[in-house]
Amino acid sequence: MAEIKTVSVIGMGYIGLPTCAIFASRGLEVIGIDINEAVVAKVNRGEIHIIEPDLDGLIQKVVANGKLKAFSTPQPADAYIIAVPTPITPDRKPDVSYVLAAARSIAPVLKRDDLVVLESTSPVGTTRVMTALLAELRPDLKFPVAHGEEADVLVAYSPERVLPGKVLTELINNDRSIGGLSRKSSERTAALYSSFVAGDLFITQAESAELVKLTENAFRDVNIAFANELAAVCQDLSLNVWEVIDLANRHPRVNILQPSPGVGGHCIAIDPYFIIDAAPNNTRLISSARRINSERPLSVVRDIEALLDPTRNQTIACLGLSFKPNIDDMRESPAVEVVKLLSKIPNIKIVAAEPNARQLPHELEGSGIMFTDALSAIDQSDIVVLLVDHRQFNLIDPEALKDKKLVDTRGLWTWRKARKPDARIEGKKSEMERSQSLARTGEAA
Ligand code: SAJ
Repeated sequence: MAEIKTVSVIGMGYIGLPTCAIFASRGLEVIGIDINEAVVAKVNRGEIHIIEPDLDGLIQKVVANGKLKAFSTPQPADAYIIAVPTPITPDRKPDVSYVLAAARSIAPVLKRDDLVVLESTSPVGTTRVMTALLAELRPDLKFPVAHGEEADVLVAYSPERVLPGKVLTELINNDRSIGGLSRKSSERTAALYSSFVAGDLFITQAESAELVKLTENAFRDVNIAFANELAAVCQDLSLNVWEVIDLANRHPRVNILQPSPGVGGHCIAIDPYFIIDAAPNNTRLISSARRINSERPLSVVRDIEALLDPTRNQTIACLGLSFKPNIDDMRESPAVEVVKLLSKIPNIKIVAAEPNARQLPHELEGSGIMFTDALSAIDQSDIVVLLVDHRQFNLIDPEALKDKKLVDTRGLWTWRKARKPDARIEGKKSEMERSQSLARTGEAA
């Protein structure tokens, strides 16, 4: 089979665009496809529409040297990578319509020996469903679902698993699962990814690879829910949850995550529902974890309400709106949810600060919330609510917070900065052992 020289990436979003950049940087001819004309025009100017470290320089370079070209309609290629969103419907069912639309769009340009790889997080069985659609649209070609190793077009599932903020390094260094619908499909997919992946490639069946991706994010959701449940337990017992977790994590086989005002982003808060939908009678733990995490914003609002003085109007400073620290992404952000819930309480003024953004997100516009910088928000407030532990908030002078009532949902001021120096007696561990243990407790960061 001929070498893959041209790769088309369908969907130039948070995953597709960095994937385009990496393939192009390894010398492949890359065709980026997006239905959004503005994204296509931007990429063709060598610019990016998302924030991701080092991506701008790389895109600029590969567009300038002609290795990446963007289009709004599919073009012929040797391999197609589908990296489109897979959201959930309002009743929490997986919505694979973008995957199927992408398959419909490439069907007319497919030819013998082409490879199609689905990367989008998908419910188990989607790769097969997508392939059946391709087979229906192109009866002149043989696909692996019906023809196995005799197929003309090869198809595989290979999920991305990169962390926003570290996408370029994780794309290269993370191991990858590859679930081909035939052995040849897996081998050709592995050959394609080995053009840039330094991690190991593991071949499995498509359905296992689909479930692996969902499992990773459900695992994290369950573990965050454990930390959030502990936070509630500690509140009942008047104990400091940050200290309890920190000390428990010094056990060599315990690694509890951090409590928070909830789980945001477009992956961890969504993907567990794909498993719940597939096995509703056997996902009690995953469902409970989802419930615990999605109820967190409301419990933060209750904590704030408990501090309100009903006899006078008060101002609440909400610090941080993104879904996690040191990024600008406010989609599915629990911090935004907290502010939205607060805005329904009468007789309070809300002042919000988000150092990575210039304005409030759309969903908070017109709700009477003021947008300003952290110090001026603190200055005019009675209650300060820390919603995201951005590095800028770590630098705030404790003097500025002295007379304020605090709700520290990330333990930044009430634990990480406030730990008593005399509460630790250093042992005789080596430097290496010490730094390993600090990394486990999150202290090193
Ligand atoms: N969070 C906590 N406590 C913690 C860690 C995180 O409350 O101890 C919250 C964050 O504040 C945030 C949410 O969880 O609101 C998700 O943040 P994250 O950093 O855990 O993950 P994402 O959504 O940025 O990226 C995840 C990653 N998955 C895993 O770590 C298993 C990433 O590797 C995936 O590629 C990505 O989802 C994806 O695209 O699926």
